[in-house]
Amino acid sequence: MVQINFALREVNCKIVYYGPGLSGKTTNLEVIHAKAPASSTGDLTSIATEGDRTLFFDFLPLNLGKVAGMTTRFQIYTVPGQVYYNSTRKLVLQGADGIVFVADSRRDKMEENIESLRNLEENLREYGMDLKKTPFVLQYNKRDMEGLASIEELQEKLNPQGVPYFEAVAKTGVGVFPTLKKLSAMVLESLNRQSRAAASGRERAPAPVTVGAPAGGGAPAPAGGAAPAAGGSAPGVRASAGSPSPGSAPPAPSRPVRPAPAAQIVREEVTSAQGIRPIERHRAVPAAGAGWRRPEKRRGIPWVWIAAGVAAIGALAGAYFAGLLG
Ligand SMILES: Nc1nc2c(ncn2[C@@H]2O[C@H](COP(=O)(O)OP(=O)(O)OP(=O)(O)O)[C@@H](O)[C@H]2O)c(=O)[nH]1
Ligand SMILES: [Mg+2]
Repeated sequence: MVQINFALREVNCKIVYYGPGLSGKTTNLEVIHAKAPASSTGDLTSIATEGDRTLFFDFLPLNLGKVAGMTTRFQIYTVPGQVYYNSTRKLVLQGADGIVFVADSRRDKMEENIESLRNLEENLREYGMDLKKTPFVLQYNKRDMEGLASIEELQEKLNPQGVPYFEAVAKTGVGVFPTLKKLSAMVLESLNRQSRAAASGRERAPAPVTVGAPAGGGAPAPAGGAAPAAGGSAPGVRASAGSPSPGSAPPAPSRPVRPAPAAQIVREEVTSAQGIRPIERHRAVPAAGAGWRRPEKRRGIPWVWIAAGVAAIGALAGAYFAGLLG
């Protein structure tokens, strides 16, 4: 899951290279590490290898720089392709924001490719994820070798959902950056969509839970105490000591004013060094009809700015990879 940490001003995206053993996943990361500017990548860390075989995972951090004040990072992982390391594969896959499936293009590797793809879908399912809803691209690697399956054959067997695919010779670097560039764009686009959805969800968010006000909260409460007793309408929520009792409401003013609800539970999110967490706040309000004023504007970063920031990050990522590709 993309992590946006406003306290630390960071956006972190996780990308996983998946595929059968020896298809070229580690080689992809080696090429990215070798060709990306040294200032943008950290060390390529391979946790436990045996010859060419990854036994746990490879990890490469890629820093896209600062956009709109947010440091944007990709954390790129490979899984071990060998069938018997499935629990490790599953662990590495957890929280992936985007997946590259590196297939071996040789015809006699087709079954291994299909089996690995099935395994990917199954592992995702166990996390409640769906490949069709996850940014996903295919890389048909080892196009320099003998006994190749045709692209049509590979497409038919491995890509019925028609996601973007790339032919590659990872060993010489061919196709490595186009693959990563496309997936990155898809991940950032997905992040953009999510932030837009979250923003519009907030705009349409239901009114705060109201205690002691008539159903449909915005309707003015008749002066003189038609509102039900405070604390009576929401189980588990107590009205604050200062909430007005029906009998104490002031006489109706000559000009209609919008009455404030008797008491409100306000749901908010707070950002701290530990991240974003929801809280509920009990807001004390004045007696119905008295001293109503327009609610204060919410503090914090407006969602439109966040959406704009994310769009800017997408643009930067495009420019960054375009630069790498010359
Ligand atoms: N001829 C050729 N060899 C390749 C290509 N890509 C990778 N290789 C070679 O294939 C072998 C396996 O590559 P890796 O990148 O280690 O494969 P992997 O997918 O990480 O394998 P596991 O870690 O076992 O899952 C290495 O010897 C690579 O040099 C390619 O495009 N063409
Ligand atoms: Mg490997």
